[in-house]
Amino acid sequence: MDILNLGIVAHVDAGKTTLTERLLFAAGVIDEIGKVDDGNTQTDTLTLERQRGITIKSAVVSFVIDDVTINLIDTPGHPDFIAEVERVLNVLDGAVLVVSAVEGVQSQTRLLMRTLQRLNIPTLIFVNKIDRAGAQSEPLLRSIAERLTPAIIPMGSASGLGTRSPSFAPYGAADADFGSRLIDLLADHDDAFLASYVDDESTVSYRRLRGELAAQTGKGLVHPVFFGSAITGAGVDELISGITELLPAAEGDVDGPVSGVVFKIERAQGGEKIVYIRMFSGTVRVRDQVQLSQGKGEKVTGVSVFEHGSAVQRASVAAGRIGRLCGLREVRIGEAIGEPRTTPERNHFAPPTLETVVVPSRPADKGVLHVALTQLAEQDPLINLRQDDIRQELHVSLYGEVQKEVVGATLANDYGIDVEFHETTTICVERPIGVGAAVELLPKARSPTTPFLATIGMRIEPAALGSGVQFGLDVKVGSIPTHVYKTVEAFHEAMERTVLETLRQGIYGWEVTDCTVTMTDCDYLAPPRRWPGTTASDFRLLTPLVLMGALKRAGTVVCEPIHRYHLEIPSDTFGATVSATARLDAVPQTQEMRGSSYTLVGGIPAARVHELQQQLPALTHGEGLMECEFGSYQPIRGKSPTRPRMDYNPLDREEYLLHLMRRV
Ligand SMILES: Nc1nc2c(ncn2[C@@H]2O[C@H](COP(=O)(O)OP(=O)(O)OP(=O)(O)O)[C@@H](O)[C@H]2O)c(=O)[nH]1
Ligand SMILES: [Mg+2]
Repeated sequence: MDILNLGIVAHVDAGKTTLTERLLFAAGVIDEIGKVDDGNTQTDTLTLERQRGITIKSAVVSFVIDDVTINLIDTPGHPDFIAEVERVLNVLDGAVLVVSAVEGVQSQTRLLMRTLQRLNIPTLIFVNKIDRAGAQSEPLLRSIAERLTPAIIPMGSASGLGTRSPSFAPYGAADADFGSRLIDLLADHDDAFLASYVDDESTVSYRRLRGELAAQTGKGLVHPVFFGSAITGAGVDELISGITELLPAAEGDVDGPVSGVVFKIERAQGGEKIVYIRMFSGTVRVRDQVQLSQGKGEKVTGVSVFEHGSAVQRASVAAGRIGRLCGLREVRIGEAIGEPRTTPERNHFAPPTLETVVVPSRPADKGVLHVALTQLAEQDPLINLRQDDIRQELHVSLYGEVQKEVVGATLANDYGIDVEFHETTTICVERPIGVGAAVELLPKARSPTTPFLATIGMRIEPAALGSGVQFGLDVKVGSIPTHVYKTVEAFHEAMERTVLETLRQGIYGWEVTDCTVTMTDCDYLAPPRRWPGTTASDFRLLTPLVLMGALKRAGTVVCEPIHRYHLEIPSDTFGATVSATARLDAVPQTQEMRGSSYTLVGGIPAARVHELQQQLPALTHGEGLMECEFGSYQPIRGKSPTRPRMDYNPLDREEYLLHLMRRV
């Protein structure tokens, strides 16, 4: 039986969860359709999701259509939970991007489509809510072509828009217009197809066209568009046919070497860790010892796979499937099980740009709060839990205020811990502005002021924006302590790890990025000359001192995250809106008048986005529309803000040495 792992993605409230419910009903998995507003759907199962009527965590359900098992992953649309979508993208065979027929293409729709295209994920577009007043079809198709991708083909026509019984009639072989649109679209992306068509137009049968459409959709080149309503069910059968006909099934050899990836972790009621894995190759059975990417092996004590709605216990999970594994305690989200896939995992969306300190209302809860947040960080690593050594405070990174409220409510409901948050602040980054170098030389013997038996020289220099940190060795192979590190690669890896760790806090306390670090000098003492000779900790502990010395010489600039806003406002509110954005430190870029509305585009510091969102309804009699997404990091003018250090500062040699001595 074929398997298809299908993601449903969209802007918040486009109807993903409602559509999921409708698909499960159509497939006969449920007899009654639950409603998001009644809090009884299959995929919004968390208490908080039901209370708030929004999806917070991705959820998997399964159904069978025409001999294809479809594992459907319903994802959240709210930008504060984009990390959930991020994790799911690595496991999909295809996606349905839902667009509301009334709200049209929205900011998250654009962001998601761009990402799906970059990852070549085969994607169908479903225009939902055609039953609602104000639903559009032709103008919406134009907007999709302009703002998402021109490579679309409507698969039928919608009628009865804005009524309680709208309908969707699929095009077929008899629709000449559809045939010629298909030919034009397909010929654009495939020269062989174009050539055969030019040779003899009549040889291109309708069947061949549909086959070619499936092939090009499967490569992510073209995007069939369906219309319908998750509430009335219009167009849903046609969407289902489209999913099975046009999206490619999962591939993978069930007898091959084990390879899978973890995309979700949750805790069962009893606290047991449940690990969601997508298998690409091989088979994992109960009691198997599986290899994790950090090199450890762990034993699987239970397996369930998704069948007919939910997960059912089975003896194994094989290539192509999504399974839930019990027994793996150390595994982390994003980690490979068995052989890693060749494509490197990387972040598809911008990381969180806000952070806050979480404080328990009862000081005695400090210990349990740490445990609880550690568990939440296990499910959502981007919250990046940090405890600073100095003030013992717990810091988390966040995408926004809604996520903060959800963290607070989860701690209260699931762990019984009441917390308060310090004010949310922006996470800045530091970039070097020049080239800096420093070196520490191997001492004759260890002493309190020269406790490290190593020579390390480091150079740091600026690199292209968005390039992160690159590390390289420029030292003679003979100067590498091979009695400690078996290979040059092992030394490189260990040094790189320490460099990245050190650069988590630069001169002003922010993460240092967009730079190249080169190790320029290296020396050591081998054991026979000075027992026990240089150790790995000499290199690990001296590196921060040298690297920070180099960074100080290079100098850094603190850059803050700037989001790009796109406002559509009634023209009579132009003055008030522009002054409000100026008060929020926004920098306008373009403004354009269209009919009776203005479109304003510009950049706004991430920290002010929430205020603008809150003020907009009052500024624009509730008619203003705002889209906002991360744009770039830009240098802060004026005084550079500092972030309290998490640990002792290697910029201050004495303080650093004292701290190390105390630790020993
Ligand atoms: N009229 C109409 N309303 C719909 C339709 N689909 C969804 N809705 C409503 O739109 C609202 C949002 O629906 P959801 O299914 O929660 O949307 P979602 O995309 O899952 O939302 P998030 O997961 O929070 O991003 C609910 O009130 C639904 O009842 C539709 O086809 N027609
Ligand atoms: Mg939802």
